[in-house]
Amino acid sequence: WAQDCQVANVQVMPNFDRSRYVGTWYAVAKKDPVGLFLRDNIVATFAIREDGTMTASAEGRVIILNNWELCAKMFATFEDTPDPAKFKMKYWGAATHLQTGDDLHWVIDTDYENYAVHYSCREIDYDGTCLDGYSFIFSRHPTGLRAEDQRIVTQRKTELCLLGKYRRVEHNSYC
Ligand code: ODT
Repeated sequence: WAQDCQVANVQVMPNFDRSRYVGTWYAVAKKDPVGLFLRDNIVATFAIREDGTMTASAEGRVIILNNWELCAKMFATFEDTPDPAKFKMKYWGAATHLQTGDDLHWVIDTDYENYAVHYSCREIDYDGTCLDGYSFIFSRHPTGLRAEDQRIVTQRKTELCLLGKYRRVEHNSYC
């Protein structure tokens, strides 16, 4: 099952309901991709347009040009796929020197009110595992996850084959 580490077998949120997902999420942990971009103080806000399209903006401290750090505002639109929890994310920055791109955006698990586990594989290896990807653990609370949510989040990290690969995302009002 999910723990064979095949990207094709990753389990996502059943019956994902974007209308309950809207609003603010604080990144509390992150598994970085190759070429780390978003570093800390990361806050994402999801919304739904009149036509039903999901959008988001995010603020955080980013690293550009290898070692320049600044606070950036980023935007994204999400393209639907046949699975309601799997999106294609097109993203860009408020300023021209920021990253733009197209990533997968999967919602692995959420209770909508406290925690969410996000996953994005950018490059699949020859054996079907993820060669380069990133994952965010989000909380509705700037103070972090509640103790009762930590157990389930650890379980999801394990199923994603990413346990031990996350770092804590600091929130210190830098941005
Ligand atoms: O930090 C990295 O290295 C990878 C991050 C890629 C760019 C993220 C751009 C965010 C655009 C605004 C969207 C907000 C929604 C965020 C939800 C999950 C993470 C992308």
